[in-house]
This record gives sequence, C-alpha cells and structure tokens, in this order.
Amino acid sequence: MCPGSFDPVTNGHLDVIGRASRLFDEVVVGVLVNQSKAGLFTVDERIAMLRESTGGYGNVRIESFQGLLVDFCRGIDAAVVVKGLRAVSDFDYELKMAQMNIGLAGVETLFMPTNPLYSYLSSSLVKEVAKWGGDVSPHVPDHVLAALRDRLAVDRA
Ligand code: COD
Repeated sequence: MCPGSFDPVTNGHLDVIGRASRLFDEVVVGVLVNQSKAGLFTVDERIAMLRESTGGYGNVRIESFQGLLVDFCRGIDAAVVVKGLRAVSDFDYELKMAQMNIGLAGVETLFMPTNPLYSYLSSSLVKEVAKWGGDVSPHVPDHVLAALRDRLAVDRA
C-alpha cells in the first residue's frame, strides 16, 4: 500500500511506486480524500493522473480512501505500507505515523530511501514553482505537466 495526497503525482512518487511494484506481488496506491483540505486537483483527477502514470505496471492499482489508513489497509488486506523518505524531516513525521499504525492495527511500514534525483521533490514545491511560471518538466510526467498548465491558467484567468 502506497498512500498519499498525490496532488499531483511527481516523479518522486512514481519512483517509489515503481520500486514497490518490483518488490511486491500487488501494489495499491491509495489517494487520501481529505474533506478539510481542497487540493489543486480533485481526487478523481489525481486518480486519473496516477492511472496514466502507472499503466505500464501490471500489478499496480489506484484507489481512494478516507479515514484511517490502517482501516483501509485492513479492508484490502494490505500487510505493508511503503513510504519514501526524503530527509530527516520526513523521518521525524513518518516514524510517528508508522509507530501509531503498528499500535492501532499491527500494520508495518517499510521506508524506501528516496532516489537522490528526487530527494527535494514534493507536490507542493512543484505547484509553487509551476504557479509562478517555473519549469517543472523534469519533475512530473508530461501529462501532469499539461494538467498543471491547464489548471494554473484557469486559476489565473
Ligand atoms: N521521493 C520519495 N518519496 C516521496 C517523494 C519523493 N520526492 N515525494 C513524496 N514521497 C512519498 C512519501 O513517502 C510520502 O509519504 C508519500 O510519497 C505521499 O506523499 P504526498 O505528499 O502525496 O502525501 P502526504 O504526505 O500528504 O500523505 C499523507 C498520508 C495520506 C499518507 C497520511 O496523512 C495518512 O495516512 N492519512 C490517513 C489518516 C490517518 O491514518 N492518520 C493517522 C496516521 S498515524
């Protein structure tokens, strides 16, 4: 299980998903439905972008979830959560969630060191740079780049 907001998916996310797909028989990417935080893209749009980006993997499927991650994991019978770790700041936050998730439901978390190519990448940084006209083409797939341009052009209009 690879959970996240994926607003939008970046090459950093895709690197972790691709590596997980080589380690596990089946990978479920779970997009969090967060009622209290509107994203740049709707959950359906994020799911569509993830599906397009991971279409080449035969064992990856994309779903949405709300509520506790551990409840979703139980519902789909997922034994392991896979998370990418970019920096010590990620570790600080992720360790607490991983320990809570073991305590809540015995769900284990496996941390994957980020590919150094993507260690500074986040969806928020990509949106910030794209919003001000910076080039994010090295950081997201082409179809995500096009979606960002469309959405930000509409937002500016
Ligand atoms: N390189 C490697 N990995 C990366 C990169 C990168 N450049 N960017 C992101 N990642 C990985 C990280 O592992 C990250 O956790 C994951 O991708 C998703 O990233 P985001 O930014 O899309 O998603 P987040 O951090 O907003 O997702 C947080 C969750 C949805 C996983 C979390 O809030 C959650 O589990 N929520 C459900 C409610 C719950 O159970 N809460 C209690 C937790 S104890």
